[in-house]
Amino acid sequence: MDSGNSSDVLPEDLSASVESFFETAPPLRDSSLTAQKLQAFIDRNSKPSEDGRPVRVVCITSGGTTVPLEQRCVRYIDNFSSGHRGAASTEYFVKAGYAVIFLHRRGSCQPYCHRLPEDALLDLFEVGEDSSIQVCQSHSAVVKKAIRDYRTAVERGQLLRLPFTTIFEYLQLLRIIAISMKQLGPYGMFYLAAAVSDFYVPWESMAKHKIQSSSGPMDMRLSQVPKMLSVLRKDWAPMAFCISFKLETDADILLQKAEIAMKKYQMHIVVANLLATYKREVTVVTDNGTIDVRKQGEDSDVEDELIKILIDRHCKHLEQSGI
Ligand code: 9Z3
Repeated sequence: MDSGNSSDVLPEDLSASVESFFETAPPLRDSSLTAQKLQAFIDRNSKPSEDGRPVRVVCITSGGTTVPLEQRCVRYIDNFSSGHRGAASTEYFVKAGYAVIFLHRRGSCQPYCHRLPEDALLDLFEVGEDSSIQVCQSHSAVVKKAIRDYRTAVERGQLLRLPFTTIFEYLQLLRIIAISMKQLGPYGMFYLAAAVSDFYVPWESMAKHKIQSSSGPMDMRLSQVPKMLSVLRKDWAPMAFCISFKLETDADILLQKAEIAMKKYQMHIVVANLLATYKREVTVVTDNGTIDVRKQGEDSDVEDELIKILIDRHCKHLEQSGI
């Protein structure tokens, strides 16, 4: 069984900063409804599938977290991410039979929509002579496929979407999801593609109202967001298969930073990508080497190949866990 070092206790200072982050965060709205939906989804997917094996469940995080600067928030710091990678990856995991908890930034790219025009929704439709609304012929094949695939995923109970905006919402939801997924043991997977803020303003030290520019230039000190990846591995879901992403702009440091992250947070895999090329290539970093993954053609997604590799590694993880 893969207990690895995942049962190690957290360093005291990390435990204290994690505790303080959650104690002082503004409480989640609708948290009991979310917990109920999540439990129902996990219970349904914990039952063995047709081949007698439990369904594998992946939590995909997607989009960037915001850091509010005011409690009644007018201004915030954002993290770069359109949510395209998380949305496309969701489709490939569902196709492979996984149940997906899609933890996404409100308003970011959604599964089954990533091939539709993003900024010209109305270009998809035309009004007929009898005033009926139809999808334009030029887009009808892609729209039909998207609707069919989406409905199938929902009808089979393979997709649960949970939205976040702020770093506070994101981390509270991730904790609830991870703790619920603990019961899945190694059948659970985390695919952490969301771009998560490293710095934030603690709620109690945040301005209550809109910061006034008439007060002159502003100095602001940001606190460090506690690294929850270690907590996820050690406490929340120690048997789950964990994949995180590393984004850099400097190719010279990318792989080194990915390897450091893998060891430091005990990730099973880190997917390394560069801002300039992340849509066409990524490198899968494992503890026994790296695999370069490239988009195969104009109409393909780099996620197609990437997800195949990750599922293969997840199968090996299940074997190593004695399953
Ligand atoms: C990624 O590196 C994702 O691949 C992208 C996807 C954000 C580049 P899009 O949503 O982009 O398709 O537009 N995500 C992880 C970014 C991140 O914040 N990683 C942390 C780090 O690098 C570790 S959790 O330190």
